[in-house]
Amino acid sequence: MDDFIAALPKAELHLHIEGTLEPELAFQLADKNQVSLPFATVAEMRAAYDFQDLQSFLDLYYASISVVCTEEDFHDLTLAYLKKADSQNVRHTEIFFDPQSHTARDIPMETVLNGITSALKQGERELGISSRLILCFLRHLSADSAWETLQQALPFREQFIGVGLDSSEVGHPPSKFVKVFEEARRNGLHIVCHAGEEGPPEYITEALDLLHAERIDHGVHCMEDPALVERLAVEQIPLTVCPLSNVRLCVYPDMSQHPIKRMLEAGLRVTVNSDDPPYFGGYVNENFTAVQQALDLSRQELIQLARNSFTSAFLTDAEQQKLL
Ligand code: ES4
Ligand code: ZN
Repeated sequence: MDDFIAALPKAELHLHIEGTLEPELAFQLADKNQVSLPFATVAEMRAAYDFQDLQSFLDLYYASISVVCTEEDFHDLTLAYLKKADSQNVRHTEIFFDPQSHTARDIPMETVLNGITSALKQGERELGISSRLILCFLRHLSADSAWETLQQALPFREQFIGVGLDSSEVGHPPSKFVKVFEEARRNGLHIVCHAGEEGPPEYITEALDLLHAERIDHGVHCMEDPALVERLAVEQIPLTVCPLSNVRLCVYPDMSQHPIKRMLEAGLRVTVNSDDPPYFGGYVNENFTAVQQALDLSRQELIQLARNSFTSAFLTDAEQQKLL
C-alpha cells in the first residue's frame, strides 16, 4: 500500500510554508542570522513537538520562524519543501503564508513574497511542480491588522491567488473578518478559511455564508451537525483535512477515531494534506499511510482522495486535466 500511495499523483492544498521549517534548517539559519532558538540541539527541538492543543503548537511555530529573515531564507525554506513534495509525487501545491508573523519583525512584505515566489518559479522550472500562494490572516490579531496586511500585499497582487484565515480559532470566528474578506473578493482573490479544526460547526457556516469561502481548511467538526454535512456534500465544498495534525493537536485521541473515512462515505469532497509536516510527523504520503492503516481505506478511497485534491485546486479544467 505504501508504494501505491507514493505512486499516486497528488496535489497539496493545506500547507503552511512557515510550518515546513525542519529543525536542521532552523539551526543553520539561527547561526547565520544570529538569532537564538529556545533549544540547544536539533534533537531537543524535535522533542518539543509534543502538543496539548492548537495553541501550544502555535506558540512554538511563531518562536521558531524568527530565524527566517532574508529573501534568500524564504527562498531556501520554500525550495526545501518543494523538493520534499516532488519526492512524494506531489504535482501541484497551494501554499499558505502568514505575512503578519514576518512584518511584525520588520521584514517587508516584498522580501517575504519575492523569496517564496522565486522558489515557486524554480520548482516549476526544475521539478515540474506547479504552485500557487494564499495569504493567510492571523485571526488572533485584529481585523484592522488584517486590513492593513491586505493593503500591504495588494501592490504584489499577481504573486498570490487567494486569502485565508489561520491561527487560534476558538474566540476568533470568521464573522470578525467580514470586511477584509469582502475587500479581497473585490480584488478577485479566492477565499479559503480554517474552520471547524477546534472550533464549532457554526464557524464553518460563518466561513461559507459571511466570508464566501470556496474551500474549508480542516472542517472536521462538521461531523457534529448532520444538516451541515448534507449541505457540504450537496455543494461539494472541498475540505482540506490534515489527519496527523488533528491527532498531534489532540483533536482526536488517535487515528482510529479520525472521521475521514466517514466523511468520504457521507459524500464530502475531502482531501489529505500535511499542514505543518515536521511539527506533526509527516508530509503528505505519511498522512495517507496513517489514515489508510488506521481506517483500512481501500485503493478506491485513496484514489478518490487524490482525485479530490486536483478537482479542489484553484486550477482551470484544462490545467486539472494536464495533472490528472
Ligand atoms: C495554523 Cl490554525 C493552524 N493550524 C495549523 N497550522 C497553522 N499555522 C498557522 N495557523
Ligand atoms: Zn492549517
